[in-house]
Amino acid sequence: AKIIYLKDYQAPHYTLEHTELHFELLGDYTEVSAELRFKRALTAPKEAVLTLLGADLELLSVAWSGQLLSANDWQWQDEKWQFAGAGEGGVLSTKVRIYPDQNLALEGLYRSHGLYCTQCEAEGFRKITLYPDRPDVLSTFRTTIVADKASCPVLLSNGNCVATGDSENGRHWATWEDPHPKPSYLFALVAGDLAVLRDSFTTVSGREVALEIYTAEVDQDKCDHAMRSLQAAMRWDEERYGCEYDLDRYMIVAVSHFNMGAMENKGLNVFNTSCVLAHPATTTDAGFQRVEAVVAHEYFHNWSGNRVTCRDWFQLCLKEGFTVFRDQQFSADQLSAVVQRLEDVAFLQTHQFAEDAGPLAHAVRPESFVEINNFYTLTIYEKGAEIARMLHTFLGADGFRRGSDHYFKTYDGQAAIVEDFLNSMAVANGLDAGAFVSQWLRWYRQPGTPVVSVNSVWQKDIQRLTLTLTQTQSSKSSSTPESLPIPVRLGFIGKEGELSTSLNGVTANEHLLVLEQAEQSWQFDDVSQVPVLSLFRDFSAPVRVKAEFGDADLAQLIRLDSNSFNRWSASYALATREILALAEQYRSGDLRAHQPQESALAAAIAEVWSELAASDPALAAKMLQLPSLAYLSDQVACYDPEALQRARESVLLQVIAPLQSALGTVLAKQEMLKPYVYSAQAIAARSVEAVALDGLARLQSGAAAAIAQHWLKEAPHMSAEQAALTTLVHHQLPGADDALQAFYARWKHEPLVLDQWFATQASAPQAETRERVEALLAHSDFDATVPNRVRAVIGQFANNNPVAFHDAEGRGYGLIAKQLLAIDARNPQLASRLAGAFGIWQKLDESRQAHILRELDGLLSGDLSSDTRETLS
Ligand code: B3K
Ligand code: ZN
Repeated sequence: AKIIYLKDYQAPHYTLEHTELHFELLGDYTEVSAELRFKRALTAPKEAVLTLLGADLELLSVAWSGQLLSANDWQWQDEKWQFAGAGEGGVLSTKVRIYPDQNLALEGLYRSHGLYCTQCEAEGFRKITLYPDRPDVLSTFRTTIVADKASCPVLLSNGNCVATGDSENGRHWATWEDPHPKPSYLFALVAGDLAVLRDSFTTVSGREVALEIYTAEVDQDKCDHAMRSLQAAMRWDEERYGCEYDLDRYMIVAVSHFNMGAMENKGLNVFNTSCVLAHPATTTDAGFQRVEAVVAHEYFHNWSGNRVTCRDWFQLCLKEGFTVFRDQQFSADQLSAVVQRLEDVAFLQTHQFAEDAGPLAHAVRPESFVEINNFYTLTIYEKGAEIARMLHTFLGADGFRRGSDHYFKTYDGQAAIVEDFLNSMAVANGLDAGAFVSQWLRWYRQPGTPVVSVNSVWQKDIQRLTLTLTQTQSSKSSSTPESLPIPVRLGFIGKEGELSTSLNGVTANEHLLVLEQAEQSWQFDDVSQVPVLSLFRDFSAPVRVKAEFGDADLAQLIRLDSNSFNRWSASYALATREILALAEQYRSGDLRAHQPQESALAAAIAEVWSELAASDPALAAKMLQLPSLAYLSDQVACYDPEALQRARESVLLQVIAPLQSALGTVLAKQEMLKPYVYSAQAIAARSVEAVALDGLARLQSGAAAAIAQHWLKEAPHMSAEQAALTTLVHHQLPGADDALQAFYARWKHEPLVLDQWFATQASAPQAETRERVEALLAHSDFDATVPNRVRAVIGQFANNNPVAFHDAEGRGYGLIAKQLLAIDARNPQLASRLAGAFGIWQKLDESRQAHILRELDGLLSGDLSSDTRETLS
């Protein structure tokens, strides 16, 4: 496979001044005519060659400034099309034929269920026409679409619709003009029979923007939430980042066949239905939150990604990391900031940390890749967001805003690199740019999660605490790792609560340190008693912390920390410690493990939980959701899924047991049965009831089953229905099968709800689930060409069901390998992503490793896409 290196980057020899496209959407195929006006770049040599890219195209004709060319005039190898006669510039006219119906990879132009749509990022545009398909070539676009009027009444592309008309044979056309120069990956076309919800937004400078959400007719009643989210995001970006929308129209199209969540094409976002449709009857709280976050994320790309784009795909984090940070900030402002933060952190620690510690580890800005589609990763998105957040913490909110203003202003209309972003942050804040950029760039260059070790010494006589922090980089770093700038927000928790302390003459409850050296010390004065350190508040840096906390210390944080995030993270740490200790006993066959143990976690939670359930129900719910197996597997050197699962269940039971009556009190409120309201408060109330029901299922299964049935019967919304169904199915309570059947009968015509139905079963944490999944794969509603359905069954089984996936005989791996092969033949991006489930292999015992390696060898010895081959290799 061909490896592409960042160090080999070369600026394009030709710039593109304008792009004209003409699409004839015909029944069996599509013809695309392009007119591209090129100009030799000032920096290019005289003998410059015009290089375009094309894949899977039937080339019908090529002309250069009106002269027809023949195959002798160009060279076309692999995807590279080269023409040496372009001189100072001219117009290239091409005509190609493509087959959208046969395109099951869902990249480029494809048609599913009659709807034409495009997905061009990262390199899909070359499957539409010959083009300089690279993000640093920007041009204005004018696009005409011609199609059958009856089957495709709606014809959309980027920008403004400037003309429409009817042509012969029942066909019609529309011409769109996008005045903002953009790279080809932001191009979009949609054609089909769609209904539309319209609204509007008035920008801060008083311009009226038409907002349109296109969906299938039957889904029009599920667009209100996305529309409200869009309006909120547009206002928020003006207020928080000074970013105003720049076209007269903003369109979102919902598509049922889509490889990822959504795509930020200029003025015409294409969305997976799962990220735009929401209705209380069909969508859970998590679904509503996801729609809000993704709508905002794609909207925010209009500045961080579209107005300022990326020079090359190595800079992907420049738009993705920054935009994830922006959408996280937005979501925190919409609902609960603490819940948002602890969900984002748990996600990062569970999935990104594991990625960064395993065979798929890479830098936030990698130095090389084979298939760029494999680099839309947790590291680039989530760790990238954490770097932006650290800059925000380090510079302060105002300083960060000065930096982002400078960045948007300086690089508007350009394709930038990570250094430009860091440089803006430095220059706008009067810092030494050279030093700042080189120091912060290390976060982007060094893979692996840093470890910070903590040592503190309290001197009673002078009331002084000396804190020493040491950073070490993981062995994933290729060359000699350098020290990173690590912001540490911390407080001190005494026996009665938070202490105020002095650092360099500043007295406060909380301090911000920046660890820059391999080892550094700080002295805090006026420390009147020996405190427990509340470190890395709100997770101020994406590091692993090594500190000698006793159980009692963690319990003290759970009880008394003023930082809610750290209360939760202390409970997470204590739970992890107890589960791992117990699992180790199971593994070593220690008989005492069968006796009930003292649990400091259970004691600490018992003390605070009832009060917390009333005052902060969201946090109370989170405290009962002990770390998942996926999280725990990252905390151990050798991963034994059975021992960990057993230990986790046992600790959970110890935590729940003293809470029986508290759970009853929570459930008696019946918040779940109230009409749906989308607010932080209502979501918190429902989440604590769902967790309480799950807890009760472990203590009194009969009572839990009765409540679940009651919810199913009375459910005013999907959040209640889904919570009840999950409890019944995952705990194998009486009536579970009937409930599944009834749910199916009720929802079989709602694809997104049916996805949930499949997912609930595929994630049931029992070994027997494997057979159930085999049956689900044969179900008449299972369709392997729909990515959402594949993820609901195969993805859930591989990524969200460790007990069944890691079957000791290797049968879970066999099931996934077989499915992978079939999916890869149609849709490489989807298959490659699923293949990531095997990334855990090195942590497993020898026997499981052998099972996995046998499957991987089998797959690698056959025909595979370059995407999946790179991941599996
Ligand atoms: N930029 C797209 C992701 C494209 C993935 C291509 N394989 C969605 C987003 O991050 O907003
Ligand atoms: Zn994005």
